[in-house]
Amino acid sequence: MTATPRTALTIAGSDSGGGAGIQADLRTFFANGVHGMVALTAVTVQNSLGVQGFSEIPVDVVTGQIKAVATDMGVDAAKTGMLATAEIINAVAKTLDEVHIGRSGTPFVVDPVAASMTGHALLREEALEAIRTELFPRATLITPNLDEVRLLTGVEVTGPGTQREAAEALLEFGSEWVLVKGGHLDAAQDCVDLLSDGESWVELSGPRFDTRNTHGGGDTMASAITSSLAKGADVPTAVTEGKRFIERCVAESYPLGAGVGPVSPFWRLSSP
Ligand code: PXL
Repeated sequence: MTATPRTALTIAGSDSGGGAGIQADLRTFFANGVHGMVALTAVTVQNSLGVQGFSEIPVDVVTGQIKAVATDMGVDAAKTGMLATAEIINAVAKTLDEVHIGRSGTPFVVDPVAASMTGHALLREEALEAIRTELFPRATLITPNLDEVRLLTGVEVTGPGTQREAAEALLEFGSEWVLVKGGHLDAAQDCVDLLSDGESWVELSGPRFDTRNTHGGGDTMASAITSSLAKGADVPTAVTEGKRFIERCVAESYPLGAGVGPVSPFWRLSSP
């Protein structure tokens, strides 16, 4: 018998292709030495070429999963990914309060997943407002990419000035920290993410890799950050560790299918 590990919970959707969603989250939690748990919100039908459709899980089954693991196994940190509908978001928010996740209780990361990389909606349109009003005020950290920033704030990020403007607009919704990821900025040489709590401003710079196989990258980064938070790191440390982790996952991503291949959270196992 060994010691009980720290635990992390993902509240997210399934990717039948195995590269994003709960599959990415679980691989990332376990790769970082954290026991991963799941509250499944939706089942997507997809492969490397894109998402063909999805079906959401009944709301009481979503909240039941959260309560089941939180009341027995304990949750050291949690994250959300694909939440599909406003009804699920509202119910999840209420349940998180009941089990003291978020709002300065258990660390809580909100990755505001709105669409797949191939542009398929993973969130019904009316649900964006629920993410802003129900989830962001409960979040320790939110991790939007630039497409999600545009949808949530209307700010078009084109460089450092607008990246800061976007962070300020997002913090207005009430999260403790925001990470505006710059990975989708074409022009930049390096990949620069901006982290802020409104007082400190941290620019995290890292290499940009020449690959199209980045499926699941956002989920994996948010899960790596959540893993570090579960192990007790503060937010700037967790984000720094998450960024280093996702860089290795992208560097060792692999082609699979005719479209976009996945990043590789298990690079530690496959590396010599
Ligand atoms: O990467 C965002 C994402 C999250 N969750 C699920 C997904 C995707 C992208 O395709 O399928 C289930």
